[in-house]
Amino acid sequence: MGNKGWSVLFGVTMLACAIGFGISPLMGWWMPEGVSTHAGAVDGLFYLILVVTTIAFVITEVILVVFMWRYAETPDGKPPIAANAGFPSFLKPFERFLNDQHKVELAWTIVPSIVLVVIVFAQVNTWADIKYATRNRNDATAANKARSQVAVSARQFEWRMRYPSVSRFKGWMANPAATRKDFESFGKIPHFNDVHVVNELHIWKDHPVVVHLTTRDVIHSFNLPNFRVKQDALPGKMIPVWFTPTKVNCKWDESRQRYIDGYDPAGKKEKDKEYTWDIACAELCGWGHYRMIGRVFVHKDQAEFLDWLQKTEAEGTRRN
Ligand SMILES: [Cu+2]
Repeated sequence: MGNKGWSVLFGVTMLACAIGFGISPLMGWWMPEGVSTHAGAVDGLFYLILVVTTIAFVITEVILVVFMWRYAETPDGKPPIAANAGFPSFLKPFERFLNDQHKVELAWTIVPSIVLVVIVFAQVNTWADIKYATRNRNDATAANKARSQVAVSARQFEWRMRYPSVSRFKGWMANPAATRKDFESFGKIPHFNDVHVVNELHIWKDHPVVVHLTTRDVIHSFNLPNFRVKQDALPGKMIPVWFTPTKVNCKWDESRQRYIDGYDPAGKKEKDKEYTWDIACAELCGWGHYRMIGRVFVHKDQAEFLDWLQKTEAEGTRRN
C-alpha cells in the first residue's frame, strides 16, 4: 500500500461527500418548496450551476485520485515510474495536445470562460426581475392596484414591521392618482398612526409586496428561504425588496382569536412545518443572531389582509 493510502483516503472522502450530497434530497435535507413567482427561475439557476460544478468536481477529483494512486512514491522511496516512461496508456490519445503547453493553457482558459458567459446570460433576466427598480410592479401608477408595502427595520435581534393604517391603505386603493405622493413616501416617512408589529410579515397571495428594508444598528440580512429572497440591510440605506407570494399559509383561528400560520389550506394537520415560513437573518450580527427569526403570513386575499390589519390596529402594537 505505502503512500498510495493517501489516494485511497482522498478517494473515499470525495465519494462519501458525493453520496451524501446525492441522497440528501431523499432525506429531506434540501431547499424548501419555492412559494414566490421568481422561485422557479432562481432554482433553475441553482441547478444549472450545480450541474456545471458537479461535472467539474467529478472530473477533477477522479483525475486527482488516479494521479495520486499512480504516482505515489513506493515504500522504498523510489519514484513510481521511470523518468522516461512517457504518458500512461489512458492519456496516450491526448499526448500531443498535453505536450503543447500553449494549447493546454488556452483550453483551461477558454472552457471556463464559455461556461461563465453562459451563466451570465442565463441569470440576467432573473436578476433584473428581482433587483431592477424598473421591474418593480408595485408603483402607484400601475393599474394593478398593488398596494402592498411594508417597512421592515432590522435591529439586534428582531424584525420590526411597519404597516400603513387601515384608513391610509384604503385611501391608496380608492384614489391611486391623488395619493401617489403619500404612497411613495411610506417607506421613508413614518406616520404617528402606522401599525407596528414585531417579527410578523403579513402579505397576501398573488400580489407583489415591496419591503422597504433598513437597519437600526449593524448589518443584517433579510432572508426568506421559502421565497428565495435574500437582501442585506445596510446602515444608512433603505433598500427595496419585492416578491410575489404564490401560496397561502395562514387562517383565522377562532379559539385563539388571531391569525395563525403553518397552515396548509389543502391539508389536515393543525401545524404543518412545510407551511411555516421563516424570516431568517443571514448575516452574523451578534450574540442573538440565531434567534432573529420572524414569520411570513400569506393571507388568501387582500380582504383577509385588511381584516388582520384592522384587528392589529385596534389592538395596538402586538408582539409575538
Ligand atoms: Cu441579524
